[in-house]
Amino acid sequence: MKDKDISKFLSLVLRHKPEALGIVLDPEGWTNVEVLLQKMQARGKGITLEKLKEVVATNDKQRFSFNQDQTLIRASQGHSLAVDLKLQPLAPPPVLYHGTAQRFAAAIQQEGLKKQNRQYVHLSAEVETAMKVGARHGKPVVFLVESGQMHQDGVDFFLSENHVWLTHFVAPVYLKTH
Ligand code: HQG
Repeated sequence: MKDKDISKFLSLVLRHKPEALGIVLDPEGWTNVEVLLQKMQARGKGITLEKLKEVVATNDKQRFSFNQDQTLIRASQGHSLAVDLKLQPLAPPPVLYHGTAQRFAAAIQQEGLKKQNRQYVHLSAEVETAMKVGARHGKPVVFLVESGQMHQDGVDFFLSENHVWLTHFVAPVYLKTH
């Protein structure tokens, strides 16, 4: 498997469908590395521990992380499953960005940013990152999120281990087209 295919497969089983591989995630999203590798082997997707470590270390968005003794692995964000990553609320920068497809823009302006199938709304500190995220869905458009004001108004923000800003909902009043 190519590194990108390994990353996609890990995203699937560590964020959305562990049952597709017959693994289980603990309440904080961790799964046993040895079991993961065994199950992948059994599905014809065998990779070595060294390869897994390399994919985790070199992943473009640092999507996965190991625990301290590297016996457990989890996705750092992006889950649709209800896992508790134990992220502490953190004051966000004054503005953050959200990239989406143009066809969603009207609904977002009206209803706000919803987490849809994921656990959180995902926001970026940089416009360029938001553009890339938006382009995954179609012709991209970027919203500016008044995160500083939201925070002042009592809304919690979280920073994932791989530096994606997360929150539960962004009301239309805090959104501007960028
Ligand atoms: C949109 C990738 C209509 C929202 C990225 C988005 C990110 C609405 C889509 C991470 C809406 C959900 C997450 C509303 C939100 N009406 N559409 N009211 N509210 N939406 O994929 O943020 O490569 O679940 O704008 O880099 O695109 O997987 O979220 O377009 O960090 O690691 O509903 O996934 O990371 O799409 O992406 P997604 P996202 P990875």
